[in-house]
Amino acid sequence: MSSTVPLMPNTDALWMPFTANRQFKAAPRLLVSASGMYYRSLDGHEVLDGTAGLWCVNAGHCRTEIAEAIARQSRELDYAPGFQMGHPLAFEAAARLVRLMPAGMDRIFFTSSGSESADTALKIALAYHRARGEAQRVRFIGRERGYHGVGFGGISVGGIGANRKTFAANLMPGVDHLPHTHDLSQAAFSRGQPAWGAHLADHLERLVMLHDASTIAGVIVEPLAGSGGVLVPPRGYLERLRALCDRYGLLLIFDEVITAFGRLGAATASEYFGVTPDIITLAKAISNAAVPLGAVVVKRALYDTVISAASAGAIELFHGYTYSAHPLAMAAAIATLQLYEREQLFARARSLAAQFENAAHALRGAAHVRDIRNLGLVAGIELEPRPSQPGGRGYEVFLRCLERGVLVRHTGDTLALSPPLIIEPAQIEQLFGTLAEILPSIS
Ligand code: PXG
Repeated sequence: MSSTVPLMPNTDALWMPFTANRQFKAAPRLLVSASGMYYRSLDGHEVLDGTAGLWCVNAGHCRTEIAEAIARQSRELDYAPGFQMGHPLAFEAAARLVRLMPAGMDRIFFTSSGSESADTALKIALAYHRARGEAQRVRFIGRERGYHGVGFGGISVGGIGANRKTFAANLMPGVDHLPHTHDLSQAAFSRGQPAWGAHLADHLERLVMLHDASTIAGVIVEPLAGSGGVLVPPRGYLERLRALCDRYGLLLIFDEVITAFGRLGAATASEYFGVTPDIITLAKAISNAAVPLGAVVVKRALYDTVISAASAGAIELFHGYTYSAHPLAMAAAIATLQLYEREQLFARARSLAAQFENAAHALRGAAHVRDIRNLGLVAGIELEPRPSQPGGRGYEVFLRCLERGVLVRHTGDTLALSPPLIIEPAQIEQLFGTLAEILPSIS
């Protein structure tokens, strides 16, 4: 850590993502360093990371093994073209990833973000159907409140109105949406998976009747929706989606950008729920967020179908990124996966989940709290919105927590907690204890 005190930079030139720029620049909140469970802010305060960055730093911050792997790689091979050329770490990283994926899902396409992974998954689904002679399967079914990043594909299948309205005229055609599964009158304060709501998956059958299965390529959902407000799948819901996709020949895509790599106490949500999709999208904790990286995992049969449909010597899929399998990202991913294994972090998350659940649900009855949802090391605390200012209460809680040295995330009036998997039991108490102290003083 540098011994000189960093100065507040001029903030004018930067257009910040998903940020109220004017409000932020009037009172900037800057982080300057991090280690393990903590950030350090520009004004010198320690901040307990209750959100693993943005759901991505699962092994905790600035892990030496990852930092050294990246530094080593940047001196050894900084960049190698990924089109018609390769480098060994790309193949090693893919092989290591496969070991964490459900059986049979053993082909990996690398991207640099969750948004790229979502769009890549949609393209692969279309390519697969075309390769098998069903090129008319072009529709996708997403879900209300779903988040699949910010590419045009991702916002089209996504279900968050604010992310779509400005771009409404240019969304992908042929997309429909399942209803979301959130209903406070039926499932408020559920611990873990709600008992109510599996039947909502049956809506897929109505969409199949409406559009005809022969026009639908696939269904994309987050097994547990994060950005849409921490929506835990009802018991039996994902199983029904799987069965309906099988019945109608639709590919099932699980967007596991936040759920993979231990968040639920298993390598993937697919493993956790025991439901295997056809395609999985990954990003974030795949590299502990130390270098941008995403990936799409597909069943071998999909890969084989697309590959064998092209003539010998022809490029099979006209898709890829300059930074697909970037050497620094590969080095970071390999070091990250080794760290997860060595420290058994997925099992650690599993063993902390009951305490996390109890600590979250202890907020029941606190001021403004109208629902608490949780699974693994994820909790959503939904607050009653202020009638005249939706999101205002969530934002204020976020600010007040930060003043107290705790970073939480708010989407609207739902607080989302998703700490690094290295969190200690006392830090779990601190996280929820801070909320318990703050909530009564919030108007
Ligand atoms: N899919 C899912 C399920 C995500 O959660 C993306 C795709 C897009 O990933 P990229 O790497 O393109 O941002 C995400 C991203 C939040 C929050 O606070 C969530 C995300 C990003 C930023 C904030 O809920 N998820």
